[in-house]
Amino acid sequence: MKITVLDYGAGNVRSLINAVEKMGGTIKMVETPRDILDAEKLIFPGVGNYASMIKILHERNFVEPLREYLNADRPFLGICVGMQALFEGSEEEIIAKESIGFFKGRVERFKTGLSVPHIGWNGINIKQDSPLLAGVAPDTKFYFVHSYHIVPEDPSVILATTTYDYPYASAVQQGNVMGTQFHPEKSGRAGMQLLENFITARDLRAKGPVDIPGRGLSKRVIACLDVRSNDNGDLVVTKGDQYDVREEGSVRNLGKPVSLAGKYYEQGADEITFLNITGFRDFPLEDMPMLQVLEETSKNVFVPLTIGGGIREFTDSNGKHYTALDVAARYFRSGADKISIGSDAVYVAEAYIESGEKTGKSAIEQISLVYGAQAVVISIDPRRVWVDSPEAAPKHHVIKSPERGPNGEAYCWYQCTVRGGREARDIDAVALAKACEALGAGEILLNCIDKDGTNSGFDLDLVNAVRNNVTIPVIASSGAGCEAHFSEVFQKTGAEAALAAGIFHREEVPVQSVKKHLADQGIEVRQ
Ligand code: 1PR
Repeated sequence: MKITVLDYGAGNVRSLINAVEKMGGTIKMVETPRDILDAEKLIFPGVGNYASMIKILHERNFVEPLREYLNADRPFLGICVGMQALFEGSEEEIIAKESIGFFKGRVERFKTGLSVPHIGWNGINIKQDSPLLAGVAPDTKFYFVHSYHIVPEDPSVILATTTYDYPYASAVQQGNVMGTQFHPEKSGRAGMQLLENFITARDLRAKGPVDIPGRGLSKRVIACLDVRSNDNGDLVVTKGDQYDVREEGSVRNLGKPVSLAGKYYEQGADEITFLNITGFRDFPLEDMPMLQVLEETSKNVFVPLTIGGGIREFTDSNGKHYTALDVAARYFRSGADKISIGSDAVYVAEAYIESGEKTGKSAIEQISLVYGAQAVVISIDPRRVWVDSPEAAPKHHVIKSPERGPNGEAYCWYQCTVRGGREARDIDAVALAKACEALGAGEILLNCIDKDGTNSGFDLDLVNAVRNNVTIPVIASSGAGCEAHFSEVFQKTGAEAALAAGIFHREEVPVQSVKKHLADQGIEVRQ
């Protein structure tokens, strides 16, 4: 079956293409308006900003053929913003006349005290008996990442709802036209099943209403691969102890990035993160192997992929200038769903705090504007600084610690570092997280140099301090040594996800054991 894919240039379509091909489809990319009308089945994946998507569709003269295709009730699957596009406009920007308006209703921002974006694996309550969802078990979860959701005027078009604080429509279907807020191409086996259904079903029309309840939002377990060239020039997964990755002089080699990522996917990791830990030194676009790692991984790993290390502007030795957006775009095209910014975020936040003004030019702002906040993760590398009293560090977020410092100090603050922990800066982790959120970041990856590689558990004080001061999701990282450390961080902090590296690489604790333990503790996870 030939599947036509409408790519308007934002985000990662590679994963969708890989997923469709894996399920037996062949791909035709839309290049001209005619290609839309010639499609047998059309998929429209979308991420990022609603208004810029509609603008591009107009510039490329795609809106009229799309309306004609939809009004003729031909098979269409919109994903995320590609589904939102079918509605009459978005709160993100009101553009009623220009939007496609196939479905009556609007797109609204989440109004909730929970973290926004809504990121993670969540269940669906099925409302129509649709061939699209054939074989989807009631406890199935899909991967969501969005700040806005649809509000259809006609409830009969709702194919599924999902609960994030309150229930909202997470999939729609009318005849052969359907859309999902979640990303099937990022939803592991369940998503592949849905795509296969769309590709192969002869008749996609729903057979009537049903009411099948699903499960709730999961806590996420993330496998992290720190990647760098070893002394022989091979790209390897390594792991440090408090960021020192050398053992007896050589870089620790814990395996190959693509095969390890595939292994963790099979074990049930909810996301995979790659950190190019020499990114502060080398220019990543010259580091082609890293792009190849993403390209190869995305052929077989259908959960979200994050890439970090070296996301910043750069002028190469030939004088060619690359913006951070250019660098990020290259990674997204290679299969990344999110980019993670470390050192550059510290410099940007420092400048923002000092001036109190947004320039619109920082990597965070630019990438967030084009690809959406959910695509921008801030990786924080803090180290604990002990003090006798809050007055000893008046500019910083000081907490009273249940532990004591080396000289009996009862207080500490968490000092941010750059260049992989090599240089300390005069900004604390809480201030950095708040500034980055204000600039448009969508998630915080919260490492802790003191805890990294120690197997002694996550730094709960640090996680709570940051979590309680931002409204975007926080990934707790560094220090996991056993299954119980994951339940502890989820029970004692509000972290939405927990990341580990060493215990997975050394095969001390497989991902599925962590999941089983969390489920046994009554913590919702994707099985
Ligand atoms: O500054 O934008 O180029 O990004 C560099 C990125 O590389 C940052 O995200 C930074 O955290 C990371 N990084 C730099 N140097 C190191 C190093 O280890 N020498 N790794 C490094 C950071 C920490 C975690 C680790 C957890 C879990 N790695 O990602 O995976 O601590 O480990 P554990 O479970 O074994 O305790 P830029």
